[in-house]
Amino acid sequence: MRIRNVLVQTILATALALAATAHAENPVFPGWYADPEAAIFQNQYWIYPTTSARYGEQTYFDAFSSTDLVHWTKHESVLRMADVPWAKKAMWAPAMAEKDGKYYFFFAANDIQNDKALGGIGVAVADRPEGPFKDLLGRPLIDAFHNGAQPIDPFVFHDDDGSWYLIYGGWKHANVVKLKPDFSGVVATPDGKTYHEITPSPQYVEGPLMFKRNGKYYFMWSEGGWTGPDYSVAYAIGDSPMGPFKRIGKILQQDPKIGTGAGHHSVFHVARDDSWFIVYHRHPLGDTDGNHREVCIDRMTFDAQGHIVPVQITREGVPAHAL
Ligand code: FUB
Repeated sequence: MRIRNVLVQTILATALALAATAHAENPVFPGWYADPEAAIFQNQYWIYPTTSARYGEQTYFDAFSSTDLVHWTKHESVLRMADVPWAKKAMWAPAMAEKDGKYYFFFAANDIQNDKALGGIGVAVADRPEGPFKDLLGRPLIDAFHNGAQPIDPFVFHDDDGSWYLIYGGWKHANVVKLKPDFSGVVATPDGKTYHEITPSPQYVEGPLMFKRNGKYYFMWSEGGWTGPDYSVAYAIGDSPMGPFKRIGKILQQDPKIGTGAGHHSVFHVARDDSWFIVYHRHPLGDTDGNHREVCIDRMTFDAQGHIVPVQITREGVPAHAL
């Protein structure tokens, strides 16, 4: 009996030690996926990526959950084109929000080229992070170009004062717009304007993101072409979600020894220990198929002045990190 107890204790201790030293690898899960959206829901890490395939095959989104950033569970087809009546192809770039016990999934669809085409940014809703998500409005939330921004690549930002903002835009222009509290539309700000352009520099291309840290608004985005090696991430810091934002510099880019085209990212912020992780996609070394994009996670840190320290992309990824 005593020997059995000792044995059980040893096995338990070994399992715990292994869990503590577990390490992710990059990519963090198999498959061609891009534009990863990072969210923390129900005390778990979640990643919602674009299915990286030809536009006609981008008809569903899978999601991935984890308790430690190392072991990931796949949730298949959490949002399907069949559940979005107006979507026909090219479903891209999830952005997630939790509000009043519901989960909201913003996305782009149809890759519209002008205001006559049907498509743009839509929103779907579910009772659980793993879906199934269903289209909320029966039409796009943003269905036209404003300030030159193609309505793609949404990001949802919840400010401390309770306001919800949608930041989005491709074709080298970024807009910020205030959302109605039920996400059924957009509202004008007191100056009467609805679509505020916050394009920070001529290098801006797409994939915007915002977070607040120590009272400052960090605006991040992707530069370069997403199919090529130079895709990368840069950032600015401002005093309001409406800007102005002035480019500070690049913080994520290819490493010719590790991978190329590192970009279109999002971040996990773990409040418990104020740690930050950057979640992004990149191409495997030597692979020139633009859709061969894989999701990776590396550490993101700040210097004493609050600037983001350029990220070292790795093959090893990050150690296990409990929430
Ligand atoms: O595959 C989808 C598209 O790729 C995104 O919306 C772009 O930002 C690029 O990452």
